[in-house]
Amino acid sequence: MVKFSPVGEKEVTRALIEGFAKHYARLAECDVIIVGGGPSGLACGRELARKGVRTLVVERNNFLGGGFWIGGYLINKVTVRAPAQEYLQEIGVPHEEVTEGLYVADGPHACSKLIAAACDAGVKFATITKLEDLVLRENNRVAGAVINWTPVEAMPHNITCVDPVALESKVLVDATGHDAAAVGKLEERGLFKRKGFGAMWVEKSEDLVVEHTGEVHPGLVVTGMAVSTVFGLPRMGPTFGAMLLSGVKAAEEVLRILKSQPAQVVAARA
Ligand code: 48F
Repeated sequence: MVKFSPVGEKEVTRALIEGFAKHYARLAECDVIIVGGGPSGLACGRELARKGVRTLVVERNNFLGGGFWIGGYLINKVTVRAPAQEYLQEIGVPHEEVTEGLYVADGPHACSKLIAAACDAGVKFATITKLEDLVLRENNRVAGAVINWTPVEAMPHNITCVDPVALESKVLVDATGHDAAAVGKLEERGLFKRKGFGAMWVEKSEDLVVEHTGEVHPGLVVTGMAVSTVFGLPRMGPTFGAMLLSGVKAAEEVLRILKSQPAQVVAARA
């Protein structure tokens, strides 16, 4: 017979609250905040965390994975075009070649492996948490995220008004998909103009997304479908190779910025 330890409710409650407080106290200042826990954000986070970068993913939903659970049209198979099958191979997702250069995998398997790979690498997560605004410093350099619980938005203001909190970071990555929500916060202040993604053209879009992945404003890197929205690139529909490889490229960009940043930050604060 199984006999569980005689731990009671108060210990369970304390464990939750103390664990949460420790988690957030550490995350108030991290190296990188990635907004959006879809395929591009997870791939970016994994690369950074495995190189020892303190990385937080902020995700408005209670689940990670974004559009990667379902390949498209409510069908839970996902496709990638070569060479992105190498990434599936690397994280242990079974896949098969259906025609030369096109691979198919099970969405739940691919998505859960990617989430696990990011967790194993050391990425931390703030779920049910929405980017509400950006922290801007000298010359409008992005220096963090203003966040709030997602359900707060749905609460009527005459019942409660909940101020957000802010987390500081050296770099912020916009991995919010078609919305490009972090870049949108710059646009609201007249600091940027998103072009909006173009019509579907898979043969062109994936290469272009990876090519354009990078820093679009001091301290702000874009990855995944947010790149299409920012630069007006064609969309690619239900195929995910560019999301994974854009995430990897975004991580390289972040590492480059982090290497060049300390001197700038110190100089600016002096
Ligand atoms: O949409 P999503 O999967 O973006 P992605 O990583 O991949 C795009 C593909 O899924 C697909 C495609 C190409 O294959 O066309 O659409 O670029 O994941 C974006 C995540 O960001 C979250 C959102 O809930 C989703 O999980 N998100 C969006 N806005 C916010 C946010 C916000 N303001 N705060 C926090 N999370």
